[in-house]
Amino acid sequence: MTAGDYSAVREAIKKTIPQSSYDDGSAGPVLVRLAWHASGTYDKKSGTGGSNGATMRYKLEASDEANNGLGYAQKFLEPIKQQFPWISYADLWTLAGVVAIEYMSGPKVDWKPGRVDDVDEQYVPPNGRLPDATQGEDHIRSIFYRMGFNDQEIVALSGAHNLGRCHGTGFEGPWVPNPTRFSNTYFKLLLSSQWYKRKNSVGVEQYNDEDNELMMLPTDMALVKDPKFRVWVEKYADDKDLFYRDFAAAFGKLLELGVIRGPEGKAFRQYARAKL
Ligand code: CCH
Repeated sequence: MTAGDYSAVREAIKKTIPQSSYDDGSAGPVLVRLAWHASGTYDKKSGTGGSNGATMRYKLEASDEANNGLGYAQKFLEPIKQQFPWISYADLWTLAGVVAIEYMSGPKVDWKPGRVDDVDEQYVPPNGRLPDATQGEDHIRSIFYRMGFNDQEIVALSGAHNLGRCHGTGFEGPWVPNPTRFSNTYFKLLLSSQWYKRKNSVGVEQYNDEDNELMMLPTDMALVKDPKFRVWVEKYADDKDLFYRDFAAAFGKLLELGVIRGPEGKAFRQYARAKL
């Protein structure tokens, strides 16, 4: 086995995606969420956070409530890390997100290796950097602007809620009828369905369709309430190719946040160095 053979790792990830006894029979959505949460802690101003270092392995970040359920994703990937010990966790987690999106018929996302795992524990980002689903447009903007995204990119990225479901964070249910196939259905449903604010079985407020089969988070609804976000929801509902292109660009950018590579293609170990 050759160190650096990322296509072999990609194949191994594909093989682990079908999981008959997990969720909708697929590890795909939770792998996408792992890649996103590993990267979404980035803070543009301080240069801290981001996927380099796979810092969710540390207790502090693992215990952020927003990361509930992501232990499954890490567990699915562990045998692959054992099989290919030369790949860093930080590269493996981000690559798994990219492979899962493509496997579920989504776009190809550019991905570059070079992330390292051995960053100092003092650089583990604080809790609370990921979005809180109970809030609205101001909160979403402050979180994603902190990472360096604009309104269009925020809406494109949110289209990942075509995948998977809520379970474990207090919210319940999938956003779309086929949660293991990437598409622009989420945007179409945001615009075309009637959404009713309801308390779910554990008393948490969310939005449900008439039959309580599909759901939206308060943050999802903010995308249709806010006029600047809504423009993009309408475009992506109308034009699947545009959504795929914009999603691929924004997701690729997300995975690169805070990853500053040296001349040999390896990321710097310390965020402080990376900022220089
Ligand atoms: Fe998300 N997301 N997400 N999300 N998310 C949840 C599930 C998934 C928010 C909240 C939640 C993005 C943006 C946001 C996925 C990808 C992305 C859940 C349910 C909540 C809550 C978790 C559970 O209960 O298991 C909020 C708030 C925002 C922004 O404001 C972005 C950006 C992405 C990726 C690009 C995916 C995929 C899932 C499904 C996971 C699964 O296990 O099925």
